[in-house]
Amino acid sequence: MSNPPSPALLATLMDRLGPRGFTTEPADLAPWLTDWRRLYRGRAAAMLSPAGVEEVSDIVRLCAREGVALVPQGGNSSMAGGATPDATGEALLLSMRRMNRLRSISADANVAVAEAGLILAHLHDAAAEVGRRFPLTLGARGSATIGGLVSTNAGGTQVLRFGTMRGLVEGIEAVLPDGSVFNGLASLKKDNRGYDIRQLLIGAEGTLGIVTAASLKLVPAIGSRSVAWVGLESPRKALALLRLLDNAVGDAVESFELVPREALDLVLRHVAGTRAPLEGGHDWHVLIEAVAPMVAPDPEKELGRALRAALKIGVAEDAVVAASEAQAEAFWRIRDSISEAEKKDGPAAKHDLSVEVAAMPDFMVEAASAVEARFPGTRPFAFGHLGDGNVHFNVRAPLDADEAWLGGEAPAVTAFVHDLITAAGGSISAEHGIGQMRLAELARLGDPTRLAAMRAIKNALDPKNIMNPGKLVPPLDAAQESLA
Ligand code: 2HG
Ligand code: ZN
Repeated sequence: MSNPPSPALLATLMDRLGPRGFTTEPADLAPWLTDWRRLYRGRAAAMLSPAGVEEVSDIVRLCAREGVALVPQGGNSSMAGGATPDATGEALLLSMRRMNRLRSISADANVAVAEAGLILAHLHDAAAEVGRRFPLTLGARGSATIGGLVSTNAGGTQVLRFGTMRGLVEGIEAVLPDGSVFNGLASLKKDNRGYDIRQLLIGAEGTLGIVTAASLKLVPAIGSRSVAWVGLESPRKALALLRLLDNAVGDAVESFELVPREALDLVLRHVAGTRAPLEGGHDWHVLIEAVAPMVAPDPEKELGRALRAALKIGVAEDAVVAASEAQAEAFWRIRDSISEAEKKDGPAAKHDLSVEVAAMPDFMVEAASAVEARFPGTRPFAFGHLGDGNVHFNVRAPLDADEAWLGGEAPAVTAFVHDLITAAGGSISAEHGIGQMRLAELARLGDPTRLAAMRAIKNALDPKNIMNPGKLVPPLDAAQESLA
């Protein structure tokens, strides 16, 4: 159990951080006390905005001494309530947004060292300026920060080729729960000096320390790209198309995003200036991006040829390859707006599922039928990263339902969906994390051996449980605690 900060601690922090780094003004805090979907609302005794790693270290050391909880936050774009404090008002919100420097970037070394508060889109721009690219991207790139992306092991729409953050982080600097600074920024390709603390911090959602900077892998800039929108009959056909592209276009395929009819309709209804890429109606679509580095052959020719073959053998129903960059961007805008359009449309129970890639097409179709049968009127639809075996299997409320549905039927829907994915050997959190949203479900469905190992690690590094408490690591329940 953590403690509220004493007046003396608050005064010391105010003194140490100065007016730019410390506030208790309700108006300053308000926007950061709720998540972007406004599902969670918390309170905090103050918001701290350190300017450098030494300040973070001092903050953590002082808080550790008094057992005061810290909730780190970057762009506040968590999909799981991972950056929202609880309602007690005892925690301190630790905003990393001021630490937004790009410490270095080297095209020769293919590495950028970015502070936690740097916004992803700014890293993209900086890499482009030196003729390189940071390949991970997602719809929230204009607000998501490096620290949050590292801490949630973010995925996004380009994972197919370059992997999640875990594969792109080469080094980490972090402040551990006692205030000590772990300097693991060196991007060593090989390093066998024991447990990989960097990998432990990636995806830890701030529960094991505060990531203050990361060394990030850069890849060659895009020479040319080809973006296509394909209509098809089923997720099975979509996966067949991906396998066809593997052979015909190979590594060049960087994105393969599944978009059901419902998701396209939502975007067309709610996002101004969008239009359907194909004339006819299709139950399913995929958005494909093939990329070639500067020197490689033209991806448009390869992708066009492969899609013609797919049409001929009936894997695809229709396809259009973007004729210009503007059209390619318009296709991507549809894909990147699905989440926003869904939010505007009304309440939905959101699920971030993964299963073995080959099993996903059948899983998603069968699970949708099962949900419709068990919860009449609900409207499941799944979209996203089929090539990674990860879809957002979101279930929209019945047409006549309002926000109250989220506290009513939705938890039962979620439990039902999570039972299905668990039975299929998959994961209830593919890329969005556990946060507070899925904590009880992880406790209910997580493998006990894994949960025990997680608790042991958490307890060893953060015995006072001050680092983002109430997130990611399910506490032992009272009954288990008395046995322990
Ligand atoms: C995406 O893939 C994001 O668009 C958001 O991960 C998914 O809103 C969602 O469920
Ligand atoms: Zn996603």
